Amino acid sequence: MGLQLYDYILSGSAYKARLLMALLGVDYQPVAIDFHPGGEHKKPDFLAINPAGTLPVLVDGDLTLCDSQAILAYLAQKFDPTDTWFPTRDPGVTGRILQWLAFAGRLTDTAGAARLHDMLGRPLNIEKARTNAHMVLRELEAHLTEQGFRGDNFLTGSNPTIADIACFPYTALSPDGGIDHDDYPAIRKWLVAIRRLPGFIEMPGIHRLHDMRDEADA
Ligand SMILES: N[C@@H](CCC(=O)N[C@@H](CS)C(=O)NCC(=O)O)C(=O)O
Repeated sequence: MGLQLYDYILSGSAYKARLLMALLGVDYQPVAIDFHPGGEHKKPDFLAINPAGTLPVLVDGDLTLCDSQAILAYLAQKFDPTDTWFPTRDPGVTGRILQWLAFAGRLTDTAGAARLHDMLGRPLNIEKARTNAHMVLRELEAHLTEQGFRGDNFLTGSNPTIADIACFPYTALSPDGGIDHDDYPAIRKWLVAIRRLPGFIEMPGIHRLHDMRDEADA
């Protein structure tokens, strides 16, 4: 059997895996989990696969991976013949990518949590979560502004890597949690650069860039 992804359409974390597989042209079989309202990810059958009760989970033969950042690293190493999505030959580059993967966790814990509160009514100190999310987004904005001065579009240089894929969903989806992008022009440009990548796919709340020429011709 090929790759299986335990998935939920509205999960920004699962979308990271779906997006990278689309960009790399990797086939997989989705296993839909009724995250809401069913709470299937907290039931015994799913907890036997991932005791943390979180999505996504990737299964490849005997290997089960339960963290979206780990899944991105695995997919890039296994399926990227160009060795650009997760280059591992330069320790400095690898270290910086891993730093952004950890940063993506902070986005999930702040902007992602605010989104779950606003969309699904999860209990949360929403003002604190939004304040913390803005602190995280300000760090991202400052970094992307510096990169822009150097002429680089992406988090670790002129090519996209798994660092960009990891940080993209909860940044793009943050308005769902009441965290707008008005003060973040560099982030807005970076989000567009990712949406321009060949093979980009959408999820609810994150749309592809439509071809304006087709619309004008219609
Ligand atoms: N560190 C994990 C966190 C993933 C995560 O938080 N996933 C959300 C769905 S987007 C989840 O399953 N949360 C469980 C819950 O809120 O009940 C990862 O990156 O895979």
